[in-house]
Amino acid sequence: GKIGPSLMCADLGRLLENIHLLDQAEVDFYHFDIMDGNFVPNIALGPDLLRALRPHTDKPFDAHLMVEEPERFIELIAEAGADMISIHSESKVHLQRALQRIRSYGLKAGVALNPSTPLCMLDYVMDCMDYVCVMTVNPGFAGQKFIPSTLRKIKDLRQKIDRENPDISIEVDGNISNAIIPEVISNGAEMLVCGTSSIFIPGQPLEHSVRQVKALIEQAG
Ligand code: S6P
Ligand code: MG
Repeated sequence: GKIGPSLMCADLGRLLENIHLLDQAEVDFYHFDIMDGNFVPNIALGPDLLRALRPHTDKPFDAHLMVEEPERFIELIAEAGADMISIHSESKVHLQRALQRIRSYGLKAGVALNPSTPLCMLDYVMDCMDYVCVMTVNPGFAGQKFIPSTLRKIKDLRQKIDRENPDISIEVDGNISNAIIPEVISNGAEMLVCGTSSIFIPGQPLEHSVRQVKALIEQAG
């Protein structure tokens, strides 16, 4: 299991300090929520932030595009320093073409799926992506409630991947709390996006939060 703090949940006034602490605690990657106010009812983070942070850490940057027309932004985000970009199958996108585009910059390409989106959306792109971001809340906001039916979805996706392309990783995003981490891992999740539910808890030191998540990952095997 890999830990990816969701930076929209960090203390944005102390972002660089947060990143230094998380680097020291040995997280695995950073998750950037990019929202355009259209695809989701919120606005968040953008390429300038990736570019500004890029010199300050060696960890991979995972850009989660919650935008209506993702193909318009792939180049910008790639050049800003992303290592992985996920796009939503529900957006206005030619999915196969967009995934190829992401890979053409040498980046990992991911498909993000809203909670109600069926796995068959992935049927004909299993050979042109590197990860699936399974949304376990409806995208737009931090601090929401985990949607229980997504547990079965993670399990079904694990089987599909094992059958069709074992190189694909499963990322889970949305209310990934200490209580749910063992379950999502046993159902096949590999990359955990960690926000207000596990890492950024008021009054709790970041290194302590990361240690807890790491212990849970180890226990889950
Ligand atoms: C949601 C976004 C997520 C959140 C994450 C926050 O629209 O894609 O990446 O940042 O869900 O974590 P939590 O624990 O507050 O749900
Ligand atoms: Mg996200």
